[in-house]
Amino acid sequence: MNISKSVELFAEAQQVLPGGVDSPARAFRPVGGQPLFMDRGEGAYLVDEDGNRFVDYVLSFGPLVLGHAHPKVLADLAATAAKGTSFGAPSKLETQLGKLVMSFMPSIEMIRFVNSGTEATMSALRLARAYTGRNKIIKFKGNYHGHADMLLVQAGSAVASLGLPDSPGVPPAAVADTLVAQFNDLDGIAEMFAAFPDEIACVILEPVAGNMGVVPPNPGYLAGLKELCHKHGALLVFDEVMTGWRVHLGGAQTLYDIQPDITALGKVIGGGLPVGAYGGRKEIMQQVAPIGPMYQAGTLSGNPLAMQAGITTLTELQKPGLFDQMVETTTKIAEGVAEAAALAGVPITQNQVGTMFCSFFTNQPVTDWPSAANSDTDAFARFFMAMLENGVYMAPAQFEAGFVSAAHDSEAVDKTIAAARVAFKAV
Ligand code: KE4
Repeated sequence: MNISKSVELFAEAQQVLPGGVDSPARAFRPVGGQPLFMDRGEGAYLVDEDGNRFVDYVLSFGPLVLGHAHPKVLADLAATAAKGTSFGAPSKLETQLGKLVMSFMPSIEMIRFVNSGTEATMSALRLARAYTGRNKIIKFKGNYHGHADMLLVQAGSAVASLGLPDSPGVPPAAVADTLVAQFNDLDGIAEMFAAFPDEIACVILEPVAGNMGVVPPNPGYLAGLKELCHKHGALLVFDEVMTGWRVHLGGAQTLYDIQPDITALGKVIGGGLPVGAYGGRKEIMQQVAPIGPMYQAGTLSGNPLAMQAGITTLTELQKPGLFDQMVETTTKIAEGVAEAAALAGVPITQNQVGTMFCSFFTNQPVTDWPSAANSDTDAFARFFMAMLENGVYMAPAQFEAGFVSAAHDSEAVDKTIAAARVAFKAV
């Protein structure tokens, strides 16, 4: 595959950007080689600067649930942009998107938009601390909630893929109140509440983990977690930045019928533009300035462009049968890839929830961080490269999720499975 333009562009980018990227998750460090520079997206496909065309399962790490360059998203965005890009004053689009989001997630009675998932989780935790008057938080090994100081502890995604112990620059004081537990282990949570009575403000988790690869909650786990939180006066915070409109149109909270106290959102609700949000019960959101004392602000929060892209995206997603069709497509891909692995005699564990899937290179079930970390990441790297050579672009790390869009049709599925049948032989 000719990647000469990407090679040239990467050499230039590395003089300007650390590692030539604006996010380590794109750097290809865990898989080797170098990142490809993309020229454009077309539905389910990415086209790089050398003209190589790939079926895309990254979809900007989740947001592009309708596929790249959706004509209605682009048209509505152009019409909105023609009226200006940001006002520093309210616009009706913020209320419109807020109502739309809340129609999918009834646990959210009031919402605040921000500009990234990191801001959403950071603000959600500040809110939980403000509402409870407590300082400690519990997060989980392998969960990634963005790069706010207090959450960069045993995090997933590229932090795990790059094997970073935890980031320098995060002072011990910033993480002194961050407790780390094991996903899918209720006993460990009960022990933490017993060890720190009346000190824990909340438990934050990815209700379906997507940053250690895809790992669903065990049956009853989320209900047990909620019960423990409320028994000890703590809040349950769902980080649905990734799972929102991905595991179900109403997120994991609808899929598993467990209502959190606070939800953090991002990705899909911005339709590919920078966005985040946090929301919850009205009595909790009353804490947020200017109606309450908890301060949080943002120059471009709720900007018309991100709001419009989100409105168009969520409106399109309401088309009857569309989401179910995407889940069916994801199942066909997951099953086809698993069959290709079996044909090649390569042991993998295939996890899928809704439109998210992940092939772990291990022959053991993957139910938490330790079992995910058991995966053969070198085998994944060889598989990744072979898939790339055969026209399929996956997330460049084992500890990420694959995403499917409404644009992934039978041709894309067939291409993917054909590529997998070749790629597993290279593992
Ligand atoms: P952002 O700040 O990147 O918008 O969102 C942070 C975040 C919060 N919560 C969850 C569950 C997330 O998955 C993320 C971000 N996800 C990563 C991919 N695993 C984004 C990719 C990247 O960091 O470049």
